[in-house]
Amino acid sequence: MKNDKTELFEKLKTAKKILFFTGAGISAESGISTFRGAGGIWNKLKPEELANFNAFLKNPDMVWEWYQYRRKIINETKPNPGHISIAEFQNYYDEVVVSTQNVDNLHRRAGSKIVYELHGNIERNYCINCGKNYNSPDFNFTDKAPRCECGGLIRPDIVWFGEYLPQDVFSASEKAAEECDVCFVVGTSAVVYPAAQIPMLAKRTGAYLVEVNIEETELTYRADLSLIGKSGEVLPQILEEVKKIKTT
Ligand code: BV8
Ligand code: ZN
Repeated sequence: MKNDKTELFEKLKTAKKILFFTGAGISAESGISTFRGAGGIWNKLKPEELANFNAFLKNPDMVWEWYQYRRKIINETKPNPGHISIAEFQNYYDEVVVSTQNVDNLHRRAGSKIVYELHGNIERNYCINCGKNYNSPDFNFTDKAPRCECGGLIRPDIVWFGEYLPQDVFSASEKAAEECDVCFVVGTSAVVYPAAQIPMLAKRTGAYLVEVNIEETELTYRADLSLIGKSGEVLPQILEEVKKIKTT
């Protein structure tokens, strides 16, 4: 039966390494809108208009302003019980890795120590000409695309469509997928590649694959277990069971 947790708790009893592969859905309960779900930002704006390098070159101020808008929302949010439960898993397992498509930094703020950001981080920026980083908290986030002292445009350190993911982060995520005993896929529509390959690799190399989502996705048919529900509610329930398992 696809939603019977018995086998999951059997696996969590003996597991050593856990991988959490997360997407925008895990931050939805923090108030950050998703991309493709109901009310998702892509419904209003087209990704190709905003999340790609040519759009940025064509209209840097418009793209920069969109990221400023998202930064402001993110700065007012905080990790929710879903992020916090994932961080607490670290008290019960040898290795807990988070491989996230999110750029909102909420996993780190929740206390997760091993976080691979496959699509970058909205709080980081760099010059497209000389590569200088502009990550300091006192970097002056103006509403117009700022310029580097070398004259180059400064862009968000985010992986846009058609751009390669950071190789070190992607390879580390692949290694975590190959080594994990249980892989949780949380709050992602699993349509964006190559990131969506990570949970597939975990499954192919023997992990028990658990999906946590408010609806079925492209991945559901491959999961060993599909838990339909909000990650901010489902993950704390699983953590409570883990605490019982680990203390008996
Ligand atoms: C690449 C950064 C190699 C921007 C993002 C044609 C040309 C070029 C490339 C392609 C092409 N066709 C396909 C591709 C590949 C492309 C791709 O996969 N496109 C898809 C859309 C078909 N990928 C790329 O371009 C990647 N690079 O391939 O490089 C290359 C190089 C040169 C030339 C060719 C190839 C780069 C991909 C990264 C793009 N950047 N974002 C920004 O964030 O501003 S992608 C964007 O989607 C976000 O990063 C996001 O992380 C990612 C995935 O979305 P999700 O996280 O899954 O979010 P979504 O809204 O979709 O789903 C939310 C889910 O949560 C839903 O299932 C919902 O039900 C659930 N949910 C909601 N609430 C809750 C919940 N679940 C639980 N609890 C809740 N409370
Ligand atoms: Zn520069």
